[in-house]
Amino acid sequence: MNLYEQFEGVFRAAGHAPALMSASAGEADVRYADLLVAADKAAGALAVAGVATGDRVLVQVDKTPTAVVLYLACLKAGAVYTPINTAYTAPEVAYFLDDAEPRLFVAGRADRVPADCAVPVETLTGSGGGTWPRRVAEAQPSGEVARRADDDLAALVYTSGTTGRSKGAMLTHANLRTNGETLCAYWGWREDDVLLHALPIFHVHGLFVALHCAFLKGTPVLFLPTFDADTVLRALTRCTVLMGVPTFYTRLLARADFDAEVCRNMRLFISGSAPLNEQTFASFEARTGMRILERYGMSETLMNTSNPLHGERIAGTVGFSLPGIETRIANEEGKPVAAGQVGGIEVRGPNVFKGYWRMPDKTAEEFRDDGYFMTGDLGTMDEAGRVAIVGRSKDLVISGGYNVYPKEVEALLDDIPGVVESAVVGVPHADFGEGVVAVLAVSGEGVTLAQVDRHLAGRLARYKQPKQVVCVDELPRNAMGKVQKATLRERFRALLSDSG
Ligand code: MCA
Ligand code: AMP
Repeated sequence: MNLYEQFEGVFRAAGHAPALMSASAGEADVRYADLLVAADKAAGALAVAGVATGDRVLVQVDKTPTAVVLYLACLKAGAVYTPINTAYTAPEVAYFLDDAEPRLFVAGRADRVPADCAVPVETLTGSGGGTWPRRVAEAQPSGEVARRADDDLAALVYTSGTTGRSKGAMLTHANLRTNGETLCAYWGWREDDVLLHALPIFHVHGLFVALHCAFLKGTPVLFLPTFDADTVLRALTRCTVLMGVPTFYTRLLARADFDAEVCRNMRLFISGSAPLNEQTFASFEARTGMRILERYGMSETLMNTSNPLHGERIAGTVGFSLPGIETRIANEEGKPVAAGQVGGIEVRGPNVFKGYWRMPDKTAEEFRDDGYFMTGDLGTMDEAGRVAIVGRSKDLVISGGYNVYPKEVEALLDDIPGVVESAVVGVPHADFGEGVVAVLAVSGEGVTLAQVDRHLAGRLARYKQPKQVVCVDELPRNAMGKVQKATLRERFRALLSDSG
């Protein structure tokens, strides 16, 4: 079944209830009935653009109601919604165009469209308000919802995955529907919930986890373009649920005016995408009297585990397997280890993706014969089934909830004159949890952060760029010749601890 059919039923019933509300006074709410009409028109425009079922639509746009409508229209048309980070530069976008082979690229900014782009492009902003809104205004409503089976693709979400270049995680209609329904039930979504939405909508967290909870219940979303602590503080009293990355919570706690009083209507603060520091959890409880609920997921699996709504929420843990999902901690052979022992976190269930886009071998490598997916995260599970994440076997930095794949950065750093080789590591960062540091083995005088900035400008999204550069004579290696990143992380762990 097409997930859109489910939304359609809910949206019809919600009718004139607000769907997307703005924090700015004077801006009209987008109602559920409006979303239906707008998605119908946009699906008509997709058809005019030649988008057929199964075609990918690559989308790099700012967070607006129009972007949400585009997502809904893709579902309705049976297209595969393929969102990418708005921070990506034109050369990065070129990779996704090449890999996803979309039928259409909807771009937010003209400067992000590669010069040699062969895919038809529509814009959401720019002269005259962009080409896409005009196409939609001229289109006939599509009327029909494309027939899609549970197993058909609804979205392609690019992720650094466990290793290698960015890979498209193929998410099906059933993946999205079952996980959304599970989260709604597990987190006790209520008819009177109002979601405070400050996450980007090009990742699983903001697009699926957050929006789907509201969309499956027809409840309002206070829709903020970005996370701004001032705006969030003012909006909190109108809301009941916030979903965020840990940086949201550290930034709120940094504000003296964040207290129990502004949280008086809130029933649930949820954190995910990166480890929530135990200190943040404790400070939050001391300040507000509420415990943040931490959960764990990834692009390939949507949400896997969650601390309970009613039971104990414990700092440093990500709770229990969600209903219908199996989680195990396994050794390298895939055999479960004893309770409390560290192993690889593996998951199985209707939430697990269909595989990596056009990478059958890579997909096969990441699955066990019995269907478990190897997440690349390391963890423990206690006797009761409570999971704690203790590290990652994958070489990945998670900064403010964004993934940075060191190899991608290192490949560009190695081209800087004077750099013999480079190692990119994540070290503690007061604001982003982890921040990117480049350790450069150099010949000659050394390389400065300003030189690195200049070299990477326009080539690599800004958030992936090193916040600090250290020059060394040589990189530490183990007996096998492998660079010892743990040693570097330890040696430079204080480098960004004052950043904020
Ligand atoms: C912005 N900057 C960053 C980051 N964000 N640097 C490192 N890490 C970041 N995450 C840099 C910019 O490049 C810029 O640098 C400066 O900070 C200010 O940029 P601005 O855009 O103003 O930043 P911000 O608005 O303060 O954004 C910080 C943020 C944002 C709110 C934490 O990064 C964010 O919304 N993160 C959420 C990511 C997320 O949704 N992740 C879910 C994916 P300069 O000034 O030097 O130019 S993971 C997922 O979906 C899985 C399934 C899961 O489990 O949830
Ligand atoms: P992504 O590939 O962008 O979907 O990121 C998924 C990764 O984020 C996971 O594999 C984990 O490493 C990390 N992650 C998500 N939630 C948590 C959490 N609550 N605690 C620690 N790491 C998390």
